[in-house]
Amino acid sequence: EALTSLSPFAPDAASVASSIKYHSEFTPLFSPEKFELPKAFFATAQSVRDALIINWNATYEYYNRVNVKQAYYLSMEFLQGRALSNAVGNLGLTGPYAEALKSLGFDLESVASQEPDPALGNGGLGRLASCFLDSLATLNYPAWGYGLRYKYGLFKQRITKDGQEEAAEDWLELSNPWEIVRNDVSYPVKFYGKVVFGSDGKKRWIGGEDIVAVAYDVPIPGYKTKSTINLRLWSTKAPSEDFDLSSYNSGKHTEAAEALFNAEKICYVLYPGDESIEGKALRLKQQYTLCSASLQDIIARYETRSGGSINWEEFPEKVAVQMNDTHPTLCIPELMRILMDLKGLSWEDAWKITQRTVAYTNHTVLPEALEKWSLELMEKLLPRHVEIIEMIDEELVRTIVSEYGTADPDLLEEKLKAMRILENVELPSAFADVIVKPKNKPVSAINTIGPFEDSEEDAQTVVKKEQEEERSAGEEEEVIPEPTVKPPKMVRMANLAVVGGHAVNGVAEIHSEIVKKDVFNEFVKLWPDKFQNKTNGVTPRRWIRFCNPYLSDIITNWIGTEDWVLNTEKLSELRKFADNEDLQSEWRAAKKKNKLKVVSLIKERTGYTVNPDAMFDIQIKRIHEYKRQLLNILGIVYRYKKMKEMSASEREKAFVPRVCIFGGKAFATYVQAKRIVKFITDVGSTINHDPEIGDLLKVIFVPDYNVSVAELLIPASELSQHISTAGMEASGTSNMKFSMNGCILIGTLDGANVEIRDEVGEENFFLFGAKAHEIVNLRKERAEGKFVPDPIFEEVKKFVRSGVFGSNNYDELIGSLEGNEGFGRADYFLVGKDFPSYVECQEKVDEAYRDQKRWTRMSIMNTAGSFKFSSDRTIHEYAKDIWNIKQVELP
Ligand code: DL6
Repeated sequence: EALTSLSPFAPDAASVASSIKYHSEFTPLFSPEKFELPKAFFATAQSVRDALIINWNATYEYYNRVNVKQAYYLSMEFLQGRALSNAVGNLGLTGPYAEALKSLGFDLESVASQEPDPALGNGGLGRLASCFLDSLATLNYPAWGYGLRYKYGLFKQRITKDGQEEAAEDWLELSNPWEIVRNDVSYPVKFYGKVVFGSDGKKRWIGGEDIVAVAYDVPIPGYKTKSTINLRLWSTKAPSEDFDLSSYNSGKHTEAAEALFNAEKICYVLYPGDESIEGKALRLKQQYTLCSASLQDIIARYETRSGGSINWEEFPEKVAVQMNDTHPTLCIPELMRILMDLKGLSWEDAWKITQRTVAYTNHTVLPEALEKWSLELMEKLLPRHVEIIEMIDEELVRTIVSEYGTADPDLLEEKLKAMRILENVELPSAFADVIVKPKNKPVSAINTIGPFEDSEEDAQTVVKKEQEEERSAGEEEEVIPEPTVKPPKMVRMANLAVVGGHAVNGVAEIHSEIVKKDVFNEFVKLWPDKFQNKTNGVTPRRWIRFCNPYLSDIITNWIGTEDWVLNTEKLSELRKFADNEDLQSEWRAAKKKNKLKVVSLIKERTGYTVNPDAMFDIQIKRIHEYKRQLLNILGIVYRYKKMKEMSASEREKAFVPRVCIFGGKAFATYVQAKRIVKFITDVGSTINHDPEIGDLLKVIFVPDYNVSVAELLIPASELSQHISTAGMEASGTSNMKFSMNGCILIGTLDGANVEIRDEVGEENFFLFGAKAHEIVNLRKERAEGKFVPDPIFEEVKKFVRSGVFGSNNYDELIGSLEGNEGFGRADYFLVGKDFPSYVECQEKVDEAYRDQKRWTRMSIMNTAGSFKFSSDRTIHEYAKDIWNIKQVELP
């Protein structure tokens, strides 16, 4: 009712239709003579935006008026997905819009499918940010998101005979109907230059390169509430005076526009290649732009809302800044700089305010993903920030020295090495003499250990270094010469985030424990109260209600209310009907309808025809060695080999028909991940064309996986794979979406799998593999050559090498499982170790699927047990334990 009174039109079909027609004529993006699907989408989106703007403005006006404490979620990634169906669904206007479009000759689903899917994120971290925005708006929390408006999305993935190819994804080609550029909201952002003392004796950062960050706002509507919050994305441009008109007129066109290009390129793509120094500088510029523009904006709002009297001490009572991973860590020195250099606060006051304002979420334990920046680069690009970071580092050294004393220099050195923000940097002069001990210790090696994301060269460097370390460990007597090349001086962003923030959280129980016991253990000893867990969640609006209307209707009918969309605990009421035959047959029918949609998707995207009665077995996520798509595909290869060894009737008895579906992007420079993609598609080409196998097994790689593809695949899934090496997946969020949609998981005890299994019941989860606490020893055994591979693992590797999937012998992939010369460490991700238990578990899956009653029960129990994994629960926890913000219902 409130919405009705607020909408610019009464939301009946007739007025919706006239609003759409109005926009098709008067907010034109297309020529007037035709009214086809693309135009229908834009006109529809613009009409929805009218409704959103009213609630959006009312929300902002109210927050301003009551001067609430507001949380700000800073993230380099927001993986929003399409907005139209979500917006009309949240506004409760799906019916009128569907009817209106019908009267104009369109159907809502086809119109919605015209929307480009903005890939302003890479994976789970970005999608989590978007789920959080939905929950924040829905739960009436005063909060905003801040990010960057990338001109191109991550990339468009094409699958060719050579594997993955990347192309620019021009998602803004036809413009974005949801955003509103705020030409009056822009901030200067500076790079390079130098630090001088001003006439007041204060430090000033001057000179260098100046750009401008301009705000583009995207409304985020809550479900069944007026509350509509804001996602503010920054776009960069040069100050207008930077266009060199005289050069331009004298024919030097490129030089004349150089400054424009330099400023604009900052927001061209997410995660630009960073192997070159230019690439690294660009990434750092992106991060700083996000932090600087957002903080200037937040501070300006604080000042406005404070009226005439600004009390900086109260800043943390009005502002909470959450850093989504380490990418926005420059918030810490930037807030310090603004408070000290521009607002005149002392170091002590600025530090207290900064610490009370900022908090950090860790999303990975992979050492190579814990960001470090070259100190040299940072000194050039952000000289004032480096001074501040050095001071924070010095304060930290003081704390460590006072905590551990100087009596045991080895211990002190170890602590400093683990905790300092600056790496390979001499101690600050005040502490130059605290570590006095005999010489002849080697300078610590560059600490890039662990799996390698970027290139094979990285992997080989790591292997060589490990071999050297092993050799030197056996030769303790020898005096090791100082290395001739000094290790590079680095700034460790995660350490800075831990030191500068008041809270640090992991994203699933097991991950938060690993963060405490391992990654940040030394900090936990100093500040145990800082560390928390906030198990991830996903929005039940997008991830059941809107993407799976068939299942949603069934749930609502059986529970007797639609309240579960806001209060997912109600899903648990399904448990009591899990064996009910009527529910079971409705449940299966819904799954079938969703599977049929995927059959069409697969046909359209790959040309393959698949059987909708086969089990749909899905693994969709970023392609990464630790996620072990290789384990999945080797399991399929093994199944295929066994099938080939049997007669047709034996095969049919032994195996349940399966469509094995993969989707995911390999980072453009991650060579091994791209090999995995190629291998999966090669295996698919062989199996899918094998007439003996037919519908018994199909292997599909759906190209260009994104949110919209996930919205189709997840409701259709029956089995989904979450099979990372235990201890390596921070949480996972697709596991939650699958479980909510009645899909049964096969997985290791890793990330949120552990909690999902607890909630849905161990009998409704297929568990296999080594446990997290066993991994270190298993790797050690492996490295020492003590691991004896199971014969079936040897068999499957031999089969791959036999040439059955083409002329490629897959040396680099299979070699990586064996630690052959040049192919990285011996099976670091323990595929060989887990292979037998994985295969055995898959046999149990087949057996369970044959009994459709049992399987449907398991499926219902998954949906019923998934209620904990709503992002509403997660957001309530952040609001209470970290941000200290309150729900504010609009009058
Ligand atoms: O917390 C969201 C998401 C987790 O669910 C995934 O387990 C985790 O891999 C992902 N982390 C990242 C961080 N970068 N790296 N690597 O994307 O966060």
